[in-house]
Amino acid sequence: MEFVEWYPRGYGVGFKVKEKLYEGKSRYQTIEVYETLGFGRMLVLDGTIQLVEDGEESYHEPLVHPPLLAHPGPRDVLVIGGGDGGTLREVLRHPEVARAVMVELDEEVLRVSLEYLNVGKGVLEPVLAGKEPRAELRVESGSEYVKGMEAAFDAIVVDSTDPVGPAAVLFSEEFFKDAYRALKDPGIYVTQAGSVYLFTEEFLTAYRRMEAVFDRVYAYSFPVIGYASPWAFLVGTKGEVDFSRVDLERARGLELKYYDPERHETLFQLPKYLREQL
Ligand code: AG3
Repeated sequence: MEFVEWYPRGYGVGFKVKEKLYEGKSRYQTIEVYETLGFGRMLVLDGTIQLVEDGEESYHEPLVHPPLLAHPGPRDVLVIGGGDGGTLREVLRHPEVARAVMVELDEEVLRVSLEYLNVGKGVLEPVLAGKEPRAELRVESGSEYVKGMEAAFDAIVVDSTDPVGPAAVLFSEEFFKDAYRALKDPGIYVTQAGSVYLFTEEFLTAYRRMEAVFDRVYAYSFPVIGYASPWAFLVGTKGEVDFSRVDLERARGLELKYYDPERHETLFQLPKYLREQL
């Protein structure tokens, strides 16, 4: 048996699977969990692969560490989405982070992740038991949460699904404006931004909307296991943050597997045709 996620134009990314462990429908989306043959368990939302347990760090590391290491002192961090807990886990590895708020829209994703996946168990369980004083978990809409908020966070990390359905609002100019206002100065914003080759238009739209709002916008990419790679990420900065370099001293304390702070500059190597459009 296999599971294939079909991207536009018939481009597929798939895994051999041993069995389907869970299928359900929440208020917002369909949720599936599979046991793959070689990559551990896999979380699928509305037919799109969110992660495979053996390799999920190839997404969570490049999403979280480059922006947090570029910020001079990320104390208050907001995570939007990321119900499996992987993003929050990476955020909490930074000792500078005193307060991490995670806002997940879909309670069912949290529940299913806790029951079937190991990804974020190590942080979600203590947070829910009130044993992780640095983190707070809220079940609500991230876009509503930041509305009207001012200078509250040093960093905002958006770990969303694709820019359709429930996550579409997280790629709107209005939301980018709210997020910008919710950032302190200096502040840094990061979002996953889709497949470089298969979602080029969506990526460019997000880039242009962010450019209209943030002081500076940076695009980077990383090969992610389980996604149509390379995968794009977009950073927006407020005030004096230079995303072209990271704090190597602080990076030494993190034990990373995929993202290499020493070679931070290689993140920016986008394909030529795309670079020319930025
Ligand atoms: N967030 C989803 C990234 C988008 C994947 N898109 C796709 N496969 N079409 C990942 C959740 C992991 N915390």
